Parts: sequence; structure tokens; C-alpha cells
Amino acid sequence: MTTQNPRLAYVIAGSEATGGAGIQVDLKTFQQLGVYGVGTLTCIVSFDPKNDWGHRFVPVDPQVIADQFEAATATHDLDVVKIGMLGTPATIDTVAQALATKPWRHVVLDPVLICKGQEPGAALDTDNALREQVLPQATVVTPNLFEAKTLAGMDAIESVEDLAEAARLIHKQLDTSAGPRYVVAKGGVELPGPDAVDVLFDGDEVTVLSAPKVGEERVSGAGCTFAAAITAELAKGAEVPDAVRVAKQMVTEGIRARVEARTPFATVWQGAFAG
Ligand code: PXL
Repeated sequence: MTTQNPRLAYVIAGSEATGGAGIQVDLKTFQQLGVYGVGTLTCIVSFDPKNDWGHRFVPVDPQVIADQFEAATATHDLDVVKIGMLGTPATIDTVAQALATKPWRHVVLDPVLICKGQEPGAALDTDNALREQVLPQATVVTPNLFEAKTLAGMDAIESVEDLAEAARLIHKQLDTSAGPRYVVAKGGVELPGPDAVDVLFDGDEVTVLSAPKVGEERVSGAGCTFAAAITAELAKGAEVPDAVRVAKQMVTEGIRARVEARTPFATVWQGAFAG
């Protein structure tokens, strides 16, 4: 018997029942990058094929989220965590309180904001709760174009310069007293131009990462894969800029090898990335 002692990564996120997003993607990504995954479920999303694939959303009871956190953190020494979809102010409250009970080397926040099927009013409450309670605890935040615009309070993001400005404005909302903090704002297919451009801001310098766009269609699970890959690399001891580079490569290759499905979007194949 040999003991391999893999590094551990923790994720607090929702289930998306088709396997194309959410905690299913996070755990697949961790495994593909050679990291032992531990997961806590915040909500269950089941797309409705009878209703234009609308999101059916069920939150997990806050006490059950707290119980999962207790079990996971009592079992393992976890110091790197990814936060995915939370979904309600009550869930955000529970997760923010749980996070604050422990020191983390890294908290990677994928700030999943609106989910179709939620009341707009409820979504605004959720956005504000996320901004006030979880964002300040993050060491790395990975907003997409829409999330970057919302969190930065900008009217539009139409260029790489705008994206960098959004990253700077979001960085101001992070707590830099305990060490460096990073914003990775993702342009994706919606930012005009031939390349998929991401901007990494470390509080000082802007680094632009580019890869040729793979088609012009959005692919489901790209954001989840990206943040989960950063988390896995950080768990293995990488510095943030290197973790982000690996994550971008994994997403690019995963989109090239995407899984076509009957949902409106194809999904990322994490298994395409050999590392
Ligand atoms: O891709 C964002 C996302 C994250 N997590 C869950 C989701 C979705 C989008 O559908 O359902 C659980």
C-alpha cells in the first residue's frame, strides 16, 4: 500500500443536475488536476426541459449547510476553498459566518449572481448580501462580464480597458489588510474581438491573458471550471498568476473538446486537459 497524500480543495456550491455546471464541475476539475475534492451543497438547480430549460431552484436548509461545513472541516484540514452559487441571503449569511470561523490561505469566489427563475427583488437582496458578506473575505474573485459590471457598478464594459477598470473597482471592495487580493475579470465571448480576454488585477498591476475565442457561443460550466481550476492549483501551492494561467488553459481546451447536449449551451469537458 502506498500513501499518496493528495492536496485537498474544498468547494461550497450548488448542484446543477445536468452535470454541466455547479459542484459537479468543481469536483471533476479538482480530480482532473490531481486534488482531493471536498464539497458542501448550498442549493439544487434542475433545469426544466418542458419550460425552455428554466432554472428550478431549491435552497438547502441553512442548518444543513452549517452541518456539512462542520463535517467537512472537522474531518480535514482545509485551507483553500472555492465559493460557487449561494443563491439566497440566508445561505450567504450561513456561509459567510462559517467562513469567518477559520483562517483560509485562499478563498476563491466565483460571484454567481443572477440565476434565471429567481425573483428580481430576491436577486438584488442576494447580490447585496454577497457583496457585503462574502466579497470582503475573498482572496481571488472571478467575475464574468455581467458580474464585473454589476459588482463594479459600471454601465457597460465594451473594451479590455473597461474590463481592467471594473477589476480595479472590484478590488477596492476587497479586504487587503491580510495580504494581497486578486480580481480576475473575464471577458468571454461577449467582449468584442477575436480573443477571449481575461484581466488579472493584483492591486498594483494589470495582466491581460488572451486566447483565441473557440466559437462565439457561450459554453456552460466555463466559469465554474475556471474558478475550480484556480482553487486546485492554489491547493497544490501555486501562486495566483500561475494558477490563473493553468485555469485559462484548462477552460480553453475543455471548450475545444466541449460536450454537446440538448440544453441551449454545450458544456466544458474537463477531461480534455492533461496538465
Ligand atoms: O454557471 C453558474 C452556475 C453555478 N452553479 C449552479 C448553477 C449555475 C448555472 O446554472 O446552476 C448550481
